[in-house]
Amino acid sequence: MNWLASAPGRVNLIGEHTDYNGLPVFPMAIDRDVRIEYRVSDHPVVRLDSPLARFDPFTFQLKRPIEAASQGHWSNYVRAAAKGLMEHGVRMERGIEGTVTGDVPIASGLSSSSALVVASALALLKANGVEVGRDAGPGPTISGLELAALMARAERFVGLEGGGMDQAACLHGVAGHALRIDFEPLRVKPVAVPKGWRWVVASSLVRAEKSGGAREAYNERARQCREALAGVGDAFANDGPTTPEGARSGAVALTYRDLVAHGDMDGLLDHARRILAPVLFRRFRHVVTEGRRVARAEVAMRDGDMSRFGNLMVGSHDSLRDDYEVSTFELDKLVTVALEAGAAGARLTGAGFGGCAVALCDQAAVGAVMDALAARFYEPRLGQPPTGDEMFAAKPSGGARVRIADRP
Ligand code: NG1
Repeated sequence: MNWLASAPGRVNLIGEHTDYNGLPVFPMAIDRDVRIEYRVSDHPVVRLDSPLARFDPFTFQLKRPIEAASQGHWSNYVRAAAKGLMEHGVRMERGIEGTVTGDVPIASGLSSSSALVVASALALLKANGVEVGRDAGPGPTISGLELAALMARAERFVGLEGGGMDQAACLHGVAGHALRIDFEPLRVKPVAVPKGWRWVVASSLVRAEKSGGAREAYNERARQCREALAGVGDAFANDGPTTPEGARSGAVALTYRDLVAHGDMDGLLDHARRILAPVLFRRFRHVVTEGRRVARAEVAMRDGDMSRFGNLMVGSHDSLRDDYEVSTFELDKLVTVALEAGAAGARLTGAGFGGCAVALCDQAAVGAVMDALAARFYEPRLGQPPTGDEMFAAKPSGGARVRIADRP
C-alpha cells in the first residue's frame, strides 16, 4: 500500500524573530505543501528520492547514532525527524521508501524545511504504528503539540538555533484561520481570517539558505537577544524600574514575556537604552515591540480591522529593517511597491536575509497589487512576468496529515 504524508508551508503574518525569545507569533499554514509518497519497509531504513536533480537520492539506517550528511544536504531534515523521534523513545522497527515532491518555494522563508521535517516524522510514525493526536486510539500515541515541540528541537540538528513557530504552524494549520502560537509551553489558538482579506506572497528572488549563509546571521541575532535580556535582567535586579514583580530582587530570571507584560514600555526602553550597547538595544527594541504588535494584531484580526492589522505589519517591517537588520534592498522594494499599489500592509516574512514578503489587501486590490509587483519588481529583474512560484495569493489552510495515496 502507498501512503502520502503531506505537510504545508506557512507564511508568518506578524511576530518575527520572537519565537526563540519565548514571545508569540501569528502565522498561517498555506495551500502549498511538501509531500512524501511512500511505502512501509520491513527494515529500519529510510530511502527517499526526488524528481528534482539537485536533490539526489539517499538512504540511511534508523539506528543510533544518526549521523548528519554534509552541510546543506536535504537528507538532514529527514535525519533530524528520525533522530528526534528515536531520542523521544519511538521504536523504529520499520522504515519508509518513497519520493518527495512539493510546491513550497525553497529557501524563501515559507518553511519548506520544517514541512519536510514534519512530513518525515508523520510518515515514520505511521510506519511504526504511532498515532498522532490526543484521542488517537489504543496503541502508542503522541499529541500534536508534543510532536511540534519535539520537531522544533529536532530541526536544530541542522544547526539553526530556531524557535518553534514553523513546526507548530505546519502541524496545527486550520483552513480559513491564522494561528496565534505561544511558547513555553507551546499553545496554538486558531483565529478566523475575516472574509475578503487576501495575502499576497512575493519572493525577493534572493534565497535565504538557513543551512548556509543566513545561518550565522540568524544565530548571531539569537545570541544578541540572550545577551540583551541578561543585561536588562541584571539591571532590573540592581536598580531598574520596579516591575516586573520579583525581578528587582533578582529572585526570578527575567523573560521577554515578563518585559512585554510590563505596562510602561517607554520607561523600559529608556532604561534599556541606557544600559545596553547600541546594537543590543536595537535587537532588544525589535523583540519587545514585536511581541506587543502580535497581541495587537490578533485583536485587529478579531475586530476585522484590516487597516489596523496592515499598519502593524508595516511597523513590523520597519523594525526588522532598522533594528533587527534582517531586511534587504529587494524586500524593502517589494513592501514599498505593494503599499503604493493599495495593500493595507506589507512586510518581510520568515527570517529575512532574502526570501519573501507578504502583503495584506482586500479582494478588490489583489489584482492591482500583483500587477504593480509584476511591472515594477519582477519584469525589470526577470525580463518577464513572475511565475506562480515567485508570486501567489496564499490561502490559510489545514495542517499536516497522512493518508492512503490515491494511486497504487
Ligand atoms: P524561516 O525563515 O521559515 O526559516 C525561521 C525560523 C523560525 C523563526 C523565523 C523568524 C526555523 C526552522 N525557522 O523561519 O522559527 O524564528 O525564522 O521569525 O528555525
